[in-house]
Amino acid sequence: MATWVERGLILVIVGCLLPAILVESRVRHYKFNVVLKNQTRLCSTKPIVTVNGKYPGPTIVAREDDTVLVKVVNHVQYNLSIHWHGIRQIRTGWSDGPAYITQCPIQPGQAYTYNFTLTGQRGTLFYHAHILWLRATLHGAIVILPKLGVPYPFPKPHKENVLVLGEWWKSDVEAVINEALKSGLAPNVSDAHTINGHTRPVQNCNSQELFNLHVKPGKNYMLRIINAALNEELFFKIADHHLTVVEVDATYVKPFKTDTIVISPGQTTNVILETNKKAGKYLVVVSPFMDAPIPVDNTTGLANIRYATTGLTALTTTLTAPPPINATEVANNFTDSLKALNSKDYPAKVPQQVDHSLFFAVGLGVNPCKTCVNGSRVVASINNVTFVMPTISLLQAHYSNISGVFTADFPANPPTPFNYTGNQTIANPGTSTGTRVYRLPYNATVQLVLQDTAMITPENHPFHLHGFNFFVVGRGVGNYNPKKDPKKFNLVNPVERNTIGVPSGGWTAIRFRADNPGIWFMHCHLEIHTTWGLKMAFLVDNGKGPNESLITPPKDFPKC
Ligand SMILES: *[C@@H]1O[C@H](CO)[C@@H](O)[C@H](O)[C@H]1NC(C)=O
Ligand SMILES: *[C@@H]1O[C@H](CO)[C@@H](O)[C@H](O)[C@H]1NC(C)=O
Ligand SMILES: *[C@@H]1O[C@H](CO)[C@@H](O)[C@H](O)[C@H]1NC(C)=O
Ligand SMILES: *[C@@H]1O[C@H](CO)[C@@H](O)[C@H](O)[C@H]1NC(C)=O
Ligand SMILES: *[C@@H]1O[C@H](CO)[C@@H](O)[C@H](O)[C@H]1NC(C)=O
Ligand SMILES: *[C@@H]1O[C@H](CO)[C@@H](O)[C@H](O)[C@H]1NC(C)=O
Ligand SMILES: *[C@@H]1O[C@H](CO)[C@@H](O)[C@H](O)[C@H]1NC(C)=O
Ligand SMILES: *[C@@H]1O[C@H](CO)[C@@H](O)[C@H](O)[C@H]1NC(C)=O
Ligand SMILES: *[C@@H]1O[C@H](CO)[C@@H](O)[C@H](O)[C@H]1NC(C)=O
Ligand SMILES: *[C@@H]1O[C@H](CO)[C@@H](O)[C@H](O)[C@H]1NC(C)=O
Ligand SMILES: *[C@@H]1O[C@H](CO)[C@@H](O)[C@H](O)[C@H]1NC(C)=O
Ligand SMILES: *[C@@H]1O[C@H](CO)[C@@H](O)[C@H](O)[C@H]1NC(C)=O
Ligand SMILES: [Cu+2]
Repeated sequence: MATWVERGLILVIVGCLLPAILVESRVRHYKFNVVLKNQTRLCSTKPIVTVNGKYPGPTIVAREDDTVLVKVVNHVQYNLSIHWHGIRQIRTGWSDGPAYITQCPIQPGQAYTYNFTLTGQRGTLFYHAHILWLRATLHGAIVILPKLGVPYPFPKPHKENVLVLGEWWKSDVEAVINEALKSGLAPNVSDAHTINGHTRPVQNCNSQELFNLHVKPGKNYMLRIINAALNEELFFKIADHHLTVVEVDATYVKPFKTDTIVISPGQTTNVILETNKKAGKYLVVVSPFMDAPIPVDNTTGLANIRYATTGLTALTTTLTAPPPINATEVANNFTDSLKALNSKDYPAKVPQQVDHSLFFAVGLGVNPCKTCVNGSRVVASINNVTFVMPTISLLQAHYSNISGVFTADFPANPPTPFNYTGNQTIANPGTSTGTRVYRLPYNATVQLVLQDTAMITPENHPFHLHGFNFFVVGRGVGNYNPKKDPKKFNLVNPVERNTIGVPSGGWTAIRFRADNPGIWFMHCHLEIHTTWGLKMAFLVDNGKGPNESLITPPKDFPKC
């Protein structure tokens, strides 16, 4: 089991005339033994890669300003690394986790202690393996509580619960992706959606029960919902109940009510559930959102919200159906409702000036492959660059000035503009390959327009940026219009997050300030797209002095 131990207790005097305020800033220690564990789902048993034998893994609980130390010990046969998804890692890129980007993997039998401080963030995030497809089963919640004595900007919930959404394959997940890489085709879709590790029930076998969330009537519950699925954006809905959205990706939002939330892989959403209905069971449904001709796991994940009653009276279940798989309007309504809280305590610091204006065309492609089924393989690219993983980490190469690992010439624009979302106007769907990064001076402001392409087919791409939060200043369908569209940008209270879905056949514009030195990965959080090369990295230079510079690497930093 994960444990945390109180270490430091720091007294801070706020102002000279104010009474002394006790601020508890602690070091939280966790030990993650990464082990194989046999688990049974959908009537079959297989060994999976887990933290401490748990699926999902243990929840990390800490407060804003705490330092978290996680000693990861690799007891499995795979190379390993863990990413603390959404944690800013200010100056601590060594602890970010993506293999070959910020670190070499923790090899079998080895250990590494991730060491990071939670600065300026509170809410729900999660951790997951960041190598191969191990994150399918190696993931868990990170709960960042506000500083001691600082309330939520909404009524304190009676209780808080974590709901981790995932995908389950009957087969070994590494076998699934290896088979796809060999054939050059898309991998098999998952066999079930999970809610806190539980799949739907299967008849005629000793399957698990649905996950039951026991609640009391007449209370407010905060649900910390995490999409840890590999390849699917999900709808989430509870029968007969509205949900009040209060936070996404560990940033507060302007509260709004909805009956359905949409959540992409890599995103987190906190909602308030009011248990204001009569005693009973209320079905929770989780189903994919896909408005492009892409095969998905169309099964529905199920759980129950169960209002406690006295005795063992049988409860009737109130059912609900998820939105149709192609319910774009439902998804758009949700996305358009998200606004930053932008209060005095939590202002939206949207960059108003842009130093680097980037336009990234993102999508699929096809490259030759002699050994593949069709003589070709599906790939993915950003500005026609299919990213090639280096063999030592980019961060090490950058820090130690090792040449020949990457080039700092990632294109700011597509090499050949085309009608991105039109019918295929490009005869050659081939891409170029390279390990190229985009270099930014410290504190530069960036506007990045992510434009989906219809090159093979349009598709929604949930983009995740490491090391930063960004503001989502605009989105639209079709091709981005650099003259008209910026006029409609929201530069006042756009939602701030770390992962955003680029709509299928459309675009999204984000802004951020490059105030974190290091190498920061950016990629589609559909694992198959990342595998196919939909990834790149930003290199952010050190600023002035040690407070604006990357720290020195830790002693136990893994070597290649
Ligand atoms: C796990 O299950 C496999 C069969 O799928 C079996 O061979 C193995 O012994 C089991 N391992 C453990 C630790 O139970
Ligand atoms: C964690 O990192 C901080 C610097 O960021 C350092 O002072 C501290 O000693 C580190 N802790 C451990 C256990 O390595
Ligand atoms: C993928 O699905 C195909 C068709 O159902 C099946 O034959 C194959 O064994 C599956 N691959 C894996 C790795 O499970
Ligand atoms: C789900 O997908 C399967 C296989 O792709 C298909 O046969 C089935 O009709 C689909 N079910 C629904 C409800 O769309
Ligand atoms: C969604 O898919 C269904 C079934 O294929 C189709 O009838 C419907 O028109 C689609 N809706 C939208 C909004 O595309
Ligand atoms: C989307 O929101 C609009 C305006 O609030 C509403 O009229 C419409 O019914 C909503 N559509 C869906 C599918 O939720
Ligand atoms: C590749 O092969 C698959 C299966 O044989 C086929 O469905 C698909 O259309 C082919 N794709 C291309 C680009 O040739
Ligand atoms: C792009 O393609 C779409 C769909 O084919 C078409 O409607 C649009 O006019 C094209 N745009 C340009 C600039 O060619
Ligand atoms: C794309 O081309 C097809 C066939 O030529 C046509 O039916 C379809 O309307 C076109 N789509 C758009 C968006 O122009
Ligand atoms: C992408 O690069 C490849 C290889 O250089 C080239 O053949 C192709 O035309 C380029 N495509 C686009 C859209 O720029
Ligand atoms: C970053 O830039 C902003 C706006 O130009 C400026 O106000 C701020 O002082 C700069 N921060 C640092 C650390 O240089
Ligand atoms: C594990 O990582 C090391 C260092 O990068 C590498 O040399 C080795 O080949 C990797 N092992 C596997 C099985 O990929
Ligand atoms: Cu993608």
